[in-house]
Amino acid sequence: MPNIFTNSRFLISAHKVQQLPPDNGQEIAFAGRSNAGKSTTINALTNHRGLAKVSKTPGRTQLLNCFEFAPGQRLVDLPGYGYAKVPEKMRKHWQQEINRYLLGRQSLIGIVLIMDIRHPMKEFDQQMLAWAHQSEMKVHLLLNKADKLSSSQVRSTLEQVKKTVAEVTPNASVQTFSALRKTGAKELSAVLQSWFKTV
Ligand SMILES: Nc1nc2c(ncn2[C@@H]2O[C@H](COP(=O)(O)OP(=O)(O)OP(=O)(O)O)[C@@H](O)[C@H]2O)c(=O)[nH]1
Ligand SMILES: [Mg+2]
Repeated sequence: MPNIFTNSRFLISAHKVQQLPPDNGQEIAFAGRSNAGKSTTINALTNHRGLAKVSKTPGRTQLLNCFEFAPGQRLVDLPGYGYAKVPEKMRKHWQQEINRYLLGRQSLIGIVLIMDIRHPMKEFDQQMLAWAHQSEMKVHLLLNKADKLSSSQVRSTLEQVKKTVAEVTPNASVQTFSALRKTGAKELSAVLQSWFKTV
């Protein structure tokens, strides 16, 4: 299957939801705790090293970064959730904007929820899953940084997370991933392409 995301181009860094492109077409958002690897995942998916800004310092993405890979079809890199060292005022602003985005964005068709495989299913992740279930939003979980664990640890974490997810959000899909090595990139790409098709 050709990768439709390789033609992505940067559209805008929005400080507020209102600054995003007009709310039509289709959009998939990349959400997750700070430092989970959202920006690196977008770069891996689009095959574009410097498209989304990556940093060793958590809290790097402080804007809603929007990319377009086909007319009216977009990817949105959300700011990381829950990074303690970001000043309180800024954290509040971002939580508010993320909530506003998730609740109000009509073009949003699905969420890629990214977790560090070494620290899966933290409170934010559980809240996001519960919300996705409630609002019937498509959600695909990435257990990222799989390169940091042995293959048996990767397998057992996957099984564990799948079990928990089946109880909370039966429609969610889960895969292991390494944005660094691009392991699992084809699977991710196929899931997202099927979403864009079905809407
Ligand atoms: N080993 C390993 N490191 C990764 C992987 N994905 C991301 N990283 C590293 O994790 C750090 C954070 O990556 P980002 O992509 O900036 O994470 P983010 O979720 O966008 O972070 P915020 O924008 O701060 O919310 C960087 O140092 C990345 O190089 C992975 O699959 N394996
Ligand atoms: Mg980021």
